[in-house]
Amino acid sequence: MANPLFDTLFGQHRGKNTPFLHLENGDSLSYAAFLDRAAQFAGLLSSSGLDAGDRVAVQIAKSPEALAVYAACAQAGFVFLPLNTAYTADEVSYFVENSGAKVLLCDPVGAAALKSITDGCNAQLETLDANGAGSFADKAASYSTSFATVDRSGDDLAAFLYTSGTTGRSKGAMLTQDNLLSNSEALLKEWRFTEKDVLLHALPIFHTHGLFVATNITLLAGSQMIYLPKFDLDQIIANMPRATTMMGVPTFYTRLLGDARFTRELARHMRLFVSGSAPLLAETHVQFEERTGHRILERYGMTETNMNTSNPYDGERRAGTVGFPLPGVELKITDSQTGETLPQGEIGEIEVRGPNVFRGYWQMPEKTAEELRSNGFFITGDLGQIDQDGYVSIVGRNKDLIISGGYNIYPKEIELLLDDATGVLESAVIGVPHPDFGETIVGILVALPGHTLDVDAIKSEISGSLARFKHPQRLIVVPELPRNTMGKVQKKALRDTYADLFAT
Ligand code: MCA
Ligand code: AMP
Repeated sequence: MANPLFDTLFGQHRGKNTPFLHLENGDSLSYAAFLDRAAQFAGLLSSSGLDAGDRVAVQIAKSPEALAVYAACAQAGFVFLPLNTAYTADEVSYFVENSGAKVLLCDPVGAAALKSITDGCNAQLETLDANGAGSFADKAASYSTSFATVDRSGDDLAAFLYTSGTTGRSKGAMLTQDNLLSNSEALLKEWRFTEKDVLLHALPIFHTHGLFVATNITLLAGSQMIYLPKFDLDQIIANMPRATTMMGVPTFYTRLLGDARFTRELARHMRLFVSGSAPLLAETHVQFEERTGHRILERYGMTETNMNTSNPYDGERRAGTVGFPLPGVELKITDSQTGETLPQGEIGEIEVRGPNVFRGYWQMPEKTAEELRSNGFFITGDLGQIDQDGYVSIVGRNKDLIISGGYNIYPKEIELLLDDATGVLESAVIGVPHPDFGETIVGILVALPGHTLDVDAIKSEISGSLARFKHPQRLIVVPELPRNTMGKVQKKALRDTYADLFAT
């Protein structure tokens, strides 16, 4: 095939007047109309001086046009680089510079703040708003609705997704066409997607979950999506009777359970609820089944690997586990120190290998070598265990990471800012249990001798550099941080001390 990703996901739907997206305002968009738009975008990008393999960074609201930019990049052979819409200009600046993106698409509202960044690295800045309007759409309107798909191979890069690191520096995970396709094909079979499906899509499309898992499956199956801008309980409840499937982070499910309108009757038409990105409490799993008669299917994945494991569609979906490795994916539990495979049942580092595993981190060979072994196994940083029946459980993390409402937050990034704040000697950032987000962020501060810390002032001092979902919910001042005999801060002790801070 000339371009496996485009041909398989998008090209197969050329000329189809069946619906692809159902929008919040009641409008629908056919596959054919969507592909026309994508072709215009591909035409515009191609005539903007980009070469195949160049990066197109996008920080735009979820809209049909935003997905068409993804399709356009696939068709024209560019690397799609989606960014969280919550990132500040400081954060975006790093991604644009690090990736060497040739184009940055942003919301018109944020354009002024980003102009100096794109000017500084010779990138073009174009705009696209939540309604699909902006300079990019205006320019694309004069391009043809057919575009000659650029030849690419399965080994070519299709997307960069940035994931934060324990050192605070984000790393661009390089994903190939085959990484994405192989995973969508495995998931489509495992989860039995067909063109009859209607997926309730309320996830953001700048992460693997909403973009590759949910959208690519829909495209591969030729099915439909009820495409909502964000998770809004009223909208989810209004649309569920028309849907057959939903994918969400655990917060979606706990919020649904907190609403009396969410009943067995409302979920009657659904055939599958999938959860991932963060641990689903066994209690949520049980309550969900009691309420609806459905057992949530929990799966496990990462930006670097797409999906690795899934509970079975037909067999027992076991609460507290993430199921079995997907076909084609090898998963082993190893000793973190030696890398040796541990006997069945023991807890250790989860390592995975398969066609889903990324190519490495963009221009970070040392980081890549630390996490991706030469034999192809990726060291996930998650701690797991495999039971007698082969079910994998994630029992902890070997990486200092907080997952809040499905968003990953690396404490180091916040600690570096807090350490620099006025009057602060040092800080430790931890995740504590939270009823809505699963975990939330707490910053523990120690003052410089002779200083009294003003936590509100510190909050505003760091706020300009950090997306809001990374802001600590609470800052607590202590005389000193607990340390072990080696002088290392004992985060576990801090997590234990503040475990009930948000208990209901
Ligand atoms: C929003 N806020 C948050 C979060 N989301 N704070 C902490 N954690 C969050 N996740 C803050 C906003 O900054 C704002 O703060 C306030 O909450 C309200 O914002 P709003 O947008 O209205 O929030 P929401 O609509 O209630 O959003 C919560 C949410 C959303 C629905 C849980 O965060 C969400 O859709 N999460 C899914 C993330 C996801 O797709 N993760 C997959 C990545 P303020 O009031 O101060 O301004 S992981 C992945 O892809 C891997 C591969 C995998 O396995 O899937
Ligand atoms: P990300 O870096 O956003 O790709 O997040 C990947 C991380 O999310 C994994 O390394 C896990 O720690 C976590 N994760 C994803 N799915 C699950 C799950 N079902 N249960 C527990 N943790 C999960």
